[in-house]
Amino acid sequence: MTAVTAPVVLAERPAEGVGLIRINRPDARNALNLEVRKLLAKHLTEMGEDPSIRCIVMTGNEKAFAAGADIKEMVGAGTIEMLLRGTHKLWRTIGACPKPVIAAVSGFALGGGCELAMTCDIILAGEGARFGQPEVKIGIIPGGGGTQRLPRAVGKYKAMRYLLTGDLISAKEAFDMGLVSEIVPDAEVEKRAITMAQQIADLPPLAIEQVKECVLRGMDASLDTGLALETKAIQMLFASQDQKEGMAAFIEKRKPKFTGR
Ligand code: CO8
Repeated sequence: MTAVTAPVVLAERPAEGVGLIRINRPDARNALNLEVRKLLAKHLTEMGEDPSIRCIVMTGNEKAFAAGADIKEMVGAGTIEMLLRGTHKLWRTIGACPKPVIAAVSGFALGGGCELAMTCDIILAGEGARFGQPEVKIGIIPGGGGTQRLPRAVGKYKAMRYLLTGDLISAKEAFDMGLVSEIVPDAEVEKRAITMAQQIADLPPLAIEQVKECVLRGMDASLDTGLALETKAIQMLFASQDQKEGMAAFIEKRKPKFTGR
């Protein structure tokens, strides 16, 4: 009889409007092998298209969010093999989710794991969480966006300090430099992420998606272009029922009922 093994990525529904994606390779500190990355891309795409899900939590276990790309799967690979694996396309799919994604980080978020957290929109970290881009220590560099997203998140000089040494970053250091949104007691990281996701899920989804799009696209644009994008987005939201409902409810002093229309 073949043993039944648990999927390396689990998709859960912990609360109304909330999807949760759990990396589940505890014996390998949640190292991101190809199967994990394909499943992450698949679940994020599906949840991104599911109208009943309005906010997504991504998490691992108490020891690791993810300890990076799977070194054992890469050690013997050549250039063409790496190209054919197409992992850059999976990273792009993961980063393209239109809905807010909260990373709930306990334990290690290293290399590709830190990069995965940085594709998320909010990073909640347990007090004992450790971040880092240690790739230089094994003869490579970050390949999932670390050389680009880390300096954008924390500035050139802090980013260089960690990218060039591979030193790990404590939760407090990460919070102080702007890589972490909030620090939570280790045992409460997932619970806090779900509560925050519920709070976001209760808000009008069209407005929420526009915030995400304006912030992310605006970061790559000139201030003028970003401001123009924001102006178009707010004008467009005046075509939504949720704008009428949100403002009417405020004036009538009642709780709004948002429909996503
Ligand atoms: N890959 C494969 N296996 C891993 C990884 C990993 N990244 N991390 C841990 N494991 C495995 C260990 O080999 C070990 O397996 P086994 O029990 O079979 O020996 C098991 O997980 C437990 O690990 P440890 O005994 O080392 O656990 P510790 O708690 O002592 O240490 C650490 C945890 C600090 C996380 C340590 O395991 C570590 O340093 N891991 C490697 C971290 C790292 O270097 N990450 C960067 C990887 S490279 C990368 O992410 C590049 C991304 C580019 C992607 C794009 C490609 C195109």
